[in-house]
Amino acid sequence: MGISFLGSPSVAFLCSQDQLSFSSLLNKTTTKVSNGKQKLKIVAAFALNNEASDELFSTQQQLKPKKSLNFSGSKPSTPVLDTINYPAHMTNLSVQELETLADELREEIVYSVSKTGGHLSSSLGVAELTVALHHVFNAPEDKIIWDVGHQTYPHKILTGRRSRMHTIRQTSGVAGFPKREESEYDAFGAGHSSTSISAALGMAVGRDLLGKENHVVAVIGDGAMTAGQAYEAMNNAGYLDSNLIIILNDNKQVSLPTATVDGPAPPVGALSKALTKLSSSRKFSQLREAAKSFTKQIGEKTHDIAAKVDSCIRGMAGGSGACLFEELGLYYIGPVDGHNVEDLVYILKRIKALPAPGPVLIHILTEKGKGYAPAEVAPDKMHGVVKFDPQSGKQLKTRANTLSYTQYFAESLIAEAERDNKIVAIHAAMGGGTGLNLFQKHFPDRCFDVGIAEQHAVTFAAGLAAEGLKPFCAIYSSFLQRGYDQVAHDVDLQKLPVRFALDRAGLVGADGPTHCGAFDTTFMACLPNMVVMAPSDEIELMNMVATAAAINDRPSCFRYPRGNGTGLSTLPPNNKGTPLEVGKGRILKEGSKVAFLGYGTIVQSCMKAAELLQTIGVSATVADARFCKPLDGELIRKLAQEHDVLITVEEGSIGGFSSHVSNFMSLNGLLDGNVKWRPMMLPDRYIDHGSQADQIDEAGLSSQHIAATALSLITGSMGRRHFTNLWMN
Ligand SMILES: Cc1ncc(C[n+]2csc(CCOP(=O)(O)OP(=O)(O)O)c2C)c(N)n1
Repeated sequence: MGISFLGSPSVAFLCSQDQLSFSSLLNKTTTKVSNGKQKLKIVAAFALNNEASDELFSTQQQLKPKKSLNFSGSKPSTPVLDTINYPAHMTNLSVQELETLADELREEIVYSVSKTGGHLSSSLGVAELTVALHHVFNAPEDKIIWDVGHQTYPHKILTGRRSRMHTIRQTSGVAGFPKREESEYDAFGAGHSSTSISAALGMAVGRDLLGKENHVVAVIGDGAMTAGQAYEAMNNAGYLDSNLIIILNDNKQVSLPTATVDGPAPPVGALSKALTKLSSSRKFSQLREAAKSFTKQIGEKTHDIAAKVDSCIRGMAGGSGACLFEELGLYYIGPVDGHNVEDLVYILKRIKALPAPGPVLIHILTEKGKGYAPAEVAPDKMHGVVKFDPQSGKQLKTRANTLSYTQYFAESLIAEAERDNKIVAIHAAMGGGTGLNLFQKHFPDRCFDVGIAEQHAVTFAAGLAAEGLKPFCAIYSSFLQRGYDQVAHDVDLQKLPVRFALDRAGLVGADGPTHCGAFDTTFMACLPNMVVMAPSDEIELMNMVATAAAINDRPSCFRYPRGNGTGLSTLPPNNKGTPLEVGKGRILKEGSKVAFLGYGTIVQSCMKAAELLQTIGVSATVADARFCKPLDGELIRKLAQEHDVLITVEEGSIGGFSSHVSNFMSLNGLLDGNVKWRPMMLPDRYIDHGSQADQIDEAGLSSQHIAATALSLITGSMGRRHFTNLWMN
């Protein structure tokens, strides 16, 4: 057999000079090759003489009838999948059965995700790869580490979780990402991208130190490959030279347009161009494969000669992607058709059999959404889906009366940018998720998608600010964790006016703890120069965009949640917000006994808590802090002095807004009097995936919890639980 590169089906390549088949070249990797020079000649000849194989490819492709898959919405028949509970059951399957298994996985995933929602396209794209990996390797002893982890639905189905896939991303259900606690087959937890090679290298080196023999495989997408950490890891892998397999899953979608804003985004960045160049040069890849078979095995001296010939060929073929990986010390194989089970199995088995391959990178080409027409034609829309009709792919979206906070942010930033041409926007591969695709449409030259590179996004924004531009860096709260040193060292320390728009702040629901925006207030408000704000509704968000635009002598940030606006007030004309007085909060409702001081959209729950208290005759003030830094000391003083009870409420971790209030109160003697002060925030633990409402309940931050906390402080004697139950029944 032969290997199909660049999307071509299997065929034996014949090298005219010595009738050496390509697969036999790969086989040669285990045998000792004595005459490197002579073999390289054969390699060159091989590359020049395989034109005829093009025809063979297409003939073979036509011969193979393609089974049409069942996406009717009725439960698909899955005879092969039904025999598999764990990867061990796949060991003896034939290639044909493995191919059928991949198809059945597709049918099963479409059927199941159409009822639950979830990550669809990426999982469909790796059906063959997942089948091949679990057939060849022996998980969980062999470690398979999935980058980001949104593509692991086939893996979950094949590793004992099939019967619970209908619970995916729901409260107490299967997680949407790999999770070590959930299964021993999930070798490493993920959610944030570009960690797989580092983790895999750690496991490979750990294995070596412990004298174990297992294999370690990292699967990383071309999007995840745009982050710096992936290169740090590859650089180190090349140096440490441990046996490690990296599979680069190249589906040409680097950034993430989601369903929020329409329109696919072209891949960004030079790497993506290099990979495209590489994968469009079939001869080059064949040549590379053949060349490697020799260069790895021959002695030092000939290796040098081989390397020279190799880089000369590389220059001719323009395969800069391969060059890059090999410069980092990896053994590059590919591009390989990632939907061809036979070839994947063949290559993986060969590499598995090599005694000491060192770090190997297999570059596979796949199609996101493969096999399911609605996803194939609109992979941007079907990356993450809500429930949908399997036949048409139409998602069953409920029409909301208001827009998402993301969209209000984007609209108001556009309004600011229309008036100020120094405003520019930056995001890290999240044009859809951050709403900046909308901004991009208005100002194509002023919007920058930097790839999944939050660290770079922050320092790039700092550079723009140093030049006098007004950068808005829109990054999800949890993803900014990755760019924190850049926020502190490059932005805050130099007092550069970068504006951070922190989307998905607080609990995010189905994505779970990896995406929960718990920590941003804590890590932003401890920075000396940062202005830290949180809007209580969409109008306030627009005002804070205007405030941030106006703050031009230091950095600022504002956080807003996943979900839709309140619709309670009228939007400002043309969506143009009004700058707020920095460091000033406001009172929304005057009361006497209890004061709630809310930070962010949880102010809405404080308002509801005040209404609940009203029903039993307890009068409550509700204040909207607006700023965590600088704090409104005057407002805090007033609330503490004029009420029996003061409760600060936020949807963030310990160390955030409440901690700043407590610090202020103790330093100013406000805790020395009679007021009873309590902080309400996220508990000091991670909250699992589920509905946002369930998560709020688990965190004890619903309006009932807030009202009950006030009552228990007033009455002194009874527990908060008692009052919470009172209102919940
Ligand atoms: C640090 C970080 N930033 C942003 C994201 C959001 N995100 C999830 S998947 C994705 C695209 C990943 O592309 P790729 O690795 O090629 O996988 P594909 O979706 O194409 O299968 C992005 C930007 C993330 N998960 N982690």
